[in-house]
Amino acid sequence: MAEYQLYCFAQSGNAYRVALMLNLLGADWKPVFVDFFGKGVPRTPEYRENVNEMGEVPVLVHGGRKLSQSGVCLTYLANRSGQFRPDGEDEELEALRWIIFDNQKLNGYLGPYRFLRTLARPPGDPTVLSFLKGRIDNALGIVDKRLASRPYILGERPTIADLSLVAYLYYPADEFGFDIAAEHKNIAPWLERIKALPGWQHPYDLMPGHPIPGR
Ligand SMILES: N[C@@H](CCC(=O)N[C@@H](CS)C(=O)NCC(=O)O)C(=O)O
Repeated sequence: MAEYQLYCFAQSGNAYRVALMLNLLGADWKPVFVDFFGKGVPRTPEYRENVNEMGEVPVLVHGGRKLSQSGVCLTYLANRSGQFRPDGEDEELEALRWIIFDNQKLNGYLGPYRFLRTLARPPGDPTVLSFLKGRIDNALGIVDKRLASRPYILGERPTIADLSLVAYLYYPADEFGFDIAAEHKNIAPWLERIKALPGWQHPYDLMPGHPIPGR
C-alpha cells in the first residue's frame, strides 16, 4: 500500500492542490477515486461517517491520520517534508493569509463558477454566474498585482501559498469561458514557473475521473 492515499477526483481543483504537492515531493501516494458526478459519493451518509464529516474531497490519509481541508493537508506535507514550507512565523502567517483568501475569494468562487457553467446539469443561473465572475475578476486582479513584484506569492521561492492558489488555474480555458493566463500578464509566467517544477502534472493526468463518463 502506498504511504499516502488521497481521496480525490480529476475535476476537483481543491484536491489538485494536494495531489500536485504530493507529486512535487515525489511522495509514494495513490489516488482513491471519489465518484462525485455519477453517485454523488461525498454527499452520502457513509462518506460523511467514514471519510469526511464535511462531505468533501480532498482527504489525505497518512498512517492513522485522515486530514481534510486542502490548506491543512498542504501544511501537514510542508511540515513533514520541509519543502514548500513558509520560513518562520511571519511567513507562516502570510501563507495562511493567502490560503484563506484563496479558499474564499479566488478558487472559492472559481470552482463553483466552473462547476455551474460547465459541469452542472442543468447549468447554473446566468445571474449567479455573472455575480461570481465579478468576484473572480477582482480576486485574480489582486493575485496578479501581488505577482508584479515577486516571482512567487511569498517572494523568491514557491510555497504552499502558491500550491493552494493554482488549484483551478491549469484547467482548460474553455471550461471557464475566459482565459485566465491570457488576461493576467503576471499570472501566466507564474503558472509557467510552477509548471516547470519537477513532478508537475496536469490535474487531468494526476487524478482519476476524466473525462466524466457519458459526456
Ligand atoms: N475548502 C475546501 C473545499 C473542498 C471542496 O469544496 N471540495 C469539493 C470538490 S472540489 C467537494 O468535495 N464538494 C462536495 C459537494 O459539493 O458535495 C478545501 O480546500 O479542501
